[in-house]
Amino acid sequence: MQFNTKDKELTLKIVYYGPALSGKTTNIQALHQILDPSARGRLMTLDTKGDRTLFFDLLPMHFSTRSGVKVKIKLFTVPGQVVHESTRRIVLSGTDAIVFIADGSRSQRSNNNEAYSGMVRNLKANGLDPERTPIVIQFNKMDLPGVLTPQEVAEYAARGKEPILTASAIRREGVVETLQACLGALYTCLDDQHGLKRKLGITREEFINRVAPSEPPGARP
Ligand SMILES: Nc1nc2c(ncn2[C@@H]2O[C@H](COP(=O)(O)OP(=O)(O)O)[C@@H](O)[C@H]2O)c(=O)[nH]1
Ligand SMILES: [Mg+2]
Repeated sequence: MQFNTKDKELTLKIVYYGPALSGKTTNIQALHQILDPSARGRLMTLDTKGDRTLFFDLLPMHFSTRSGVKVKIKLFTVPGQVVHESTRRIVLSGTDAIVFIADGSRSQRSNNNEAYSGMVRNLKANGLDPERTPIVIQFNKMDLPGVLTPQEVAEYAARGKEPILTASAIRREGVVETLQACLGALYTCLDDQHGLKRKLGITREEFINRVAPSEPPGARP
């Protein structure tokens, strides 16, 4: 995190990480469509011809707290293909939290696991401690046949401490919930380390809810 005392400006970085084609770009695109235009900036997506990200996508979000702090949160995605390992490492540098987008298809288990180990390795390469980095996991593409059952998802959740969510980013389902789960984990971490509430007067409630629409995304036209 960066805090500019003069302008009371807090800048944070969240990276959407995961295997190729798991739906990272689709998550960011859905957020761009769902979030209130006053709470987000322009989506920069370097997605060209195919479905595959070349370098990264970036969606900036921002809001002001009641205590007068400007919070700027930059959402990045990484390219998932094997050849882009060094790009993934660079994009991860200085990240404050991670949303890991796994493919919910049963057949993608080993791709998901490989990407997760790569993420842990790249965090360490950047001097970040994976144990102390807020991470949430989303199983995406849950609209497709052959995905994990609710019981299998629950088994994953029971195994680790990271919150696990399910989504269909293409239907814009579970996308905001995933971001909010990440913001919740990030708030806990920042509040412990830097006293968000005590020093800056930022509450958990506004940190999680200011960027999200007031009604659930399903209720939107
Ligand atoms: N059925 C289905 N397809 C999805 C979903 N999310 C993404 N996709 C498709 O999966 C492909 C890869 O998505 P993309 O967001 O580019 O993946 P990325 O490589 O992780 O950025 C695209 O064809 C998307 O339309 C989803 O929730 N359900
Ligand atoms: Mg992409």
